[in-house]
This record gives sequence, C-alpha cells and structure tokens, in this order.
Amino acid sequence: MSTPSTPQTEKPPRSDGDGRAIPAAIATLVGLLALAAALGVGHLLAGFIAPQSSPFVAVGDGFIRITPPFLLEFAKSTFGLNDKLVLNIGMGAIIALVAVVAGLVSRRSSRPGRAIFMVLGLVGLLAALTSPVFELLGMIAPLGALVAGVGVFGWLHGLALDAAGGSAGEPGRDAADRGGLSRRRLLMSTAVTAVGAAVAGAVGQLRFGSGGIEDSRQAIGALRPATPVPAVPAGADFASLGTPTFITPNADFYRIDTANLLIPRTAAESWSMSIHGMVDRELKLTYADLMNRPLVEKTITLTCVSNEIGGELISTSNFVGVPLRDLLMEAGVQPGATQIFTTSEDGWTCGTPTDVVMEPDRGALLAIGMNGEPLPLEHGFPVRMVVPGLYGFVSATKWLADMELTTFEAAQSYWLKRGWGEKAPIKTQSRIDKPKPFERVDVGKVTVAGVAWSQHRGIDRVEVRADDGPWVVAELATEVSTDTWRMWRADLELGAGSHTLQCRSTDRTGATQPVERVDPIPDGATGWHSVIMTAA
Ligand SMILES: Nc1nc2c(c(=O)[nH]1)N[C@H]1C(S)=C(S)[C@@H](COP(=O)(O)O)O[C@H]1N2
Ligand SMILES: [Mo]
Repeated sequence: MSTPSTPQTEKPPRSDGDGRAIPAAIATLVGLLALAAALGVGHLLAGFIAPQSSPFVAVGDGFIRITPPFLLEFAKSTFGLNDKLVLNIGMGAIIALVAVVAGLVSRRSSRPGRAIFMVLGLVGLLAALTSPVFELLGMIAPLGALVAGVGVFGWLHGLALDAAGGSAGEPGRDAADRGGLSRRRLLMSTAVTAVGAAVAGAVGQLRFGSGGIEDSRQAIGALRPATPVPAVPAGADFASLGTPTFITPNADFYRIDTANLLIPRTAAESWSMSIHGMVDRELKLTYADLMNRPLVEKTITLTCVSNEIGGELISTSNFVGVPLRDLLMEAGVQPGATQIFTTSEDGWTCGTPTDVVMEPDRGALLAIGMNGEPLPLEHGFPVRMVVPGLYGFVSATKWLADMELTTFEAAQSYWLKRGWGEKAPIKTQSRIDKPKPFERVDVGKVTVAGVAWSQHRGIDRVEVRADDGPWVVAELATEVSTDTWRMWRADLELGAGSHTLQCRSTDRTGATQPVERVDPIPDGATGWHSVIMTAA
C-alpha cells in the first residue's frame, strides 16, 4: 500500500479547489481571456503613455532585433512584403498557444497558470526594457499587462472552479441553485473580460492611429521646391507594355524597415536634429530651418540591397529636400570623419561613407518630400536621408533623429553588425516585367519589356535573348538621369513551346552584369533575371 510504485494513491491533489477540476474547454477559455486582458490593458496604457512599449509591439520588435539575419532573409524572400504580417500572426499564435497551455495545466490549481502569465509578462517587460527607444515610462504598459494577465487568470480561474461541480463537498438543499449561480457568474465574467479586453485594445489602437502626426503632415501642404525637376519626358517608360510607370506613386513605393506594428511619429513642429561629432561647428536644424532654405527636387531611384534577382524592392520618386553636402560644408567636416552615422527615431542606425555624400555632383538630400507632398509617414516623415547610387541600408535613414560625423572604426550600424556590407553602391541590374513568369502569349513576334538600373553610372545597353539564342539589343526608353532606372523593350520571334527569356544590362563604365548568381547578403545580388513563358 505504501510502496512508491503504488498507482493512484488516494492523496487529494494539492489544489485551491478541493479536488474539483475545471473542464478543459473552460480552462482553455480562461487562459485565452487572461491573455486578451493582458494584451488589451498593455495596448491601452501604451496608447496613452509610450506606444512602442505595448507588450505585443515590444515583443515583435524585440524578436526582429534578435532574429539572426539568415532567418530575416528567409522571411523576406519567402513572404516578401508580408513578412511583418506573418511575424505578427506567428507571434500571436505562439502566445495564444502558451495561454491555452497555461489554462490546461491549471485545471485544479491556478498556480501553474499564474506562473506562466508571470513569465509572459516578464518577457513583455524585458522586450520593452531592451528597446533602443526605451524610456522609464515604457515600463508601465508591460507591468500593467503583467498584473492584468496574472490577476484576470486567478480571478476567472476561481469563478471557473466554483462553477465546476460547484457543490462538491458542499451539502445543502440549494447546491444545484448555487451551481447555476456560479455558472452564470462565470459566464458574465468571461463576457465582461472579453468585451473589456477588446475595448481596451481598440482604444489603445485608436490612440496609436497617427497620433495627430497625419495632421502635422497635412498642415504643411504641398511642397514647392525652388529648383523643381522638369516634367518626366514622354517615352521615359513602357508602362503600356507592362513596365512600372517611371515615377512610382507614393502609395506604391516599396517599403522596407525594421519598424513593425508602429512607425515612429514625430510632428514636423517638434522635429530637430543636430549634425555633430567630427565637425568644426555643431549644426542644429529644425523642420522650419529646412523649409526656409531653397528646396531642391531630384528624381532618384531607391533600391534595397535585399532585392532578389527579378525582385520589386525598387521605386522612383521626385524627392524634395536640402542638399546634404551644403549642410555638411556649413558644419565643417573634419579630416578623417569617414562615416556619417545616422540614427532614426526608433533607434535604427545607418553608416554612410562621407566621401560619397561630399562628391559635388552626388546630389544627396536631407529629404522632406516625395512627389510634391511631405514624406508619407511610412517613408520617414518628417525628415529622411537619400543618397543616389547607394543601397537604402547605408544611406536612406527614415525618421531621422541624429547625425554624427565619425569613423567606420568608431561606430557600427544596425545591418553592419548583422553581417551586411560597410559600403554598398547599387549594383547594375535588370529585370523582365513582361511577359510574366508562365504567361502564355501568341506565337510569333513577342514584345519583351522591363527595367534596368545602375544608379549614378547610368544604363548604356540592355540585351535580351530566348533559350540561349543570340542576344538582341533592346530599345531604351528616354533617359531621365543616371540616378534613375531606365525602361527597355525588345521584340523577339518565338515559335510554339516553352521559352526561357533572359536579360542583362551594361552600364556607362562599360561593365556588363555578371551571370554569376550571388545572394543579396552582404552587398547586393548579382546574376541575370530569367523568365519562363510559353508561346502557343
Ligand atoms: N529608420 C529606418 N530607416 C531605414 C530603414 C529602417 O529599417 N529604419 N531601412 C532602410 C532600407 S534597408 C531601405 S532599402 C530604405 C527603404 O526606404 P523606403 O521604405 O522608403 O522604400 O530605407 C532605409 N531606411
Ligand atoms: Mo534595404
């Protein structure tokens, strides 16, 4: 009887429910509702205090920070521009699973579940504490979430235990009545928790909205550069044949950044930045200072280093801003200051080679506008950097907050620390936009069209071929500038069957794109784009 191997000894389980157990479905519900309460309260407090500290947001941002680059790459190449959405859904699923487990392991005692919610809360707190934009107030939302999670779990758990076989060990004529009462109380409480969590989350989200920043942006109105660009010449694109339009509408401009659920929000009125470090005179700038200078406009094609062969992380805009070189001349860059180290509102950092920005004809901008409008919020409002010819990760800091002149030895930027290149000029590339992969076209004359780019060098020639046949020189669209992409088109004679089309471009230095396929990391992909299609 007392041997250790005796099965099912009649020891009463240690519980706060006198042996009563919550049904699995109710336990699952208790776990999920406690989670909803935690996230709702966290989101609500964060909305009023410090948006970035909302536990869900902070954990997502933290996850992006600690994810090894190869995984980020995998996510980007697999899910493309939906990578953040996939992250958030995946994260939500994992947290929900933990909450369900917390409920299921607590069918008798609430202790394991409360412990799990404590740990979840601490993870949220840790994520907020380690954020590059952490401020002391940022502890309130995760702490509130922790208290709400543990508290609501304990509370609902107690009600669920009461409702579970409520009369166990309770003699009395009204046991059935009492059971019904506690079940109604549980039902009411779960409903109140669900509605409360949803309302709290929604109010928090409303506060996030644009937080008045869109108003600040609208108030600026249209930007009128002192030196506007001429109208885009006729024949600068082959949009009717399937290429993108020469200028990318702001809403279609590709977007890449480490910000996840929340983008930084600084009103133009409260923006200021200092150019400091290895300079003769520190230069302090406000948004009004920039607006009061003669604004220039420049057409620039921006490209992401992560763009795969044939990828779409490239767009063109008329950027409006102040020449960065002029500002640096005023500050007086000291010899040896090889790196312009910029930091965004959300703590992302970027290292740009000073010598490139100081080239008299480079045209780097401290930009405040795109296509005549103030920068859209997701493209860096109020102020960003743009440098023609350099990949975005070493040049295009959005939500600009700080600019320090330093050396490459003294400071390492966000992507450099993660194995990406130090200096990254955009590589000469080309892409076939039409026909689309696996498209069926009529046999005979087939028009192939696409884009090529070699920013700051310019495109000299594009060639296209089918099935390793002879290269056909494509007709180039009107050139707008060497800092922008160039569209092309060519006619090929194709017989019935499946064909592999390929293209390659040559820049003004005479260099032709190498055929060798190289991955985007560390400084940009190489290789020829090919498209398999059918003529029938
Ligand atoms: N603050 C901030 N700026 C950033 C980034 C970022 O993650 N955070 N990403 C850079 C990268 S990798 C690119 S390619 C460009 C993209 O700019 P876009 O989103 O306006 O197209 O922004 C750059 N500026
Ligand atoms: Mo990028």
